[in-house]
Amino acid sequence: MAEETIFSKIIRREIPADIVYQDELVTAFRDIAPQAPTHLLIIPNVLIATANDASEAHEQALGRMITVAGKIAKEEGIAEDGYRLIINCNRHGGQEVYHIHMHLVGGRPLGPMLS
Ligand code: IU
Repeated sequence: MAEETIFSKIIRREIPADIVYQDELVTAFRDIAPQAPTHLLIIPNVLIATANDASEAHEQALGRMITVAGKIAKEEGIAEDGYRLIINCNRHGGQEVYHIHMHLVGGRPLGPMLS
């Protein structure tokens, strides 16, 4: 069983975060250290540590993360110009928080994907 992270506390609203969307499956909030004018994190309410830990049982929540990303992108006014959705996995992927999260990044041209 994976260890809870600070993201579980954000989901339960035990610590403050700028939550822009929450339903029974996912929560979306503004990244505390934005890398672009729009930078949010979309996470499942259930703890899935990494992409390696995702299973069929999680498909509804993982799918909801993408539909919510599109909805938020429209609300943020970045849908037409475009944006990037990123899930980092483990050390080489640059994952820092072990509760799977999708970055929604946009509001400026993002350049080449890999660095
Ligand atoms: P990564 O994919 O695990 O590297 O991204 C973690 C992100 O979580 C990173 O962009 C942090 O700024 C962000 N974050 C946050 O928004 N709020 C927090 O309390 C913590 C990290 I800890």
